[in-house]
Amino acid sequence: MNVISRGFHGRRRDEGDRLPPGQYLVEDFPVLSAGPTPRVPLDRWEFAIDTEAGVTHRWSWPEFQALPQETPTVDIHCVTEWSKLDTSWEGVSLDVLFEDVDTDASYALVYSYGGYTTNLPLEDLLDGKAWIAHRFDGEELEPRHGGPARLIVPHLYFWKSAKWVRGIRLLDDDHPGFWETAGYHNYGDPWREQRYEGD
Ligand SMILES: Nc1nc2c(c(=O)[nH]1)N[C@H]1C(S)=C(S)[C@@H](COP(=O)(O)O)O[C@H]1N2
Ligand SMILES: [Mo]
Repeated sequence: MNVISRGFHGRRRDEGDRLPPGQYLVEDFPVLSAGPTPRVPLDRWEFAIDTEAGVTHRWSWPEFQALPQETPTVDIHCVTEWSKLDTSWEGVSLDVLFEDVDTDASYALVYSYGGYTTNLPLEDLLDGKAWIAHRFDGEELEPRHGGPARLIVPHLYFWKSAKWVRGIRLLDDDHPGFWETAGYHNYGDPWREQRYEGD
């Protein structure tokens, strides 16, 4: 019996189970940015949650760093068909950031330094499904990958994971973001291959 070959097939089966339809695996980390990389000095950086009632919760960089940190390892799936398995991040769970936020809103519009926006149901940010990450692979998050900090929502196509994130506006009604108004799917579930409007 060939143990090496058994192990190899086992690993391949496992990876196959983790690859959504129409995706291929990459080892490198492609950069996809719709515009130039904004540079945000840390002493001017802030993250905000704006509620539908007009209340704003803000964190400066030191305040954000002082929050409990998590180190999620997740698979990410870009709509341009690459997937990367076991990416490791460090950041703050949205559950922590929403602890003192009083809201009845159903939708979130995420906005970034540089003007990018993306929308999703608020529930897709909660219950351990999303983080504001500031480290990748044990290093400070590079500006081209969204540093100082980016959203990570790994269960949706990676365009929902806003780089250079600046805040989240809570809304009673859905408000499509940058790619969502440009013909991409409003929700973007990679397992249901929701790439474009109508998929
Ligand atoms: N602010 C901002 N966030 C963004 C984007 C962008 O252009 N601007 N591109 C999105 C897309 S389409 C993808 S696939 C990922 C790419 O992240 P990466 O460049 O770190 O691979 O960021 C997403 N977040
Ligand atoms: Mo993407």
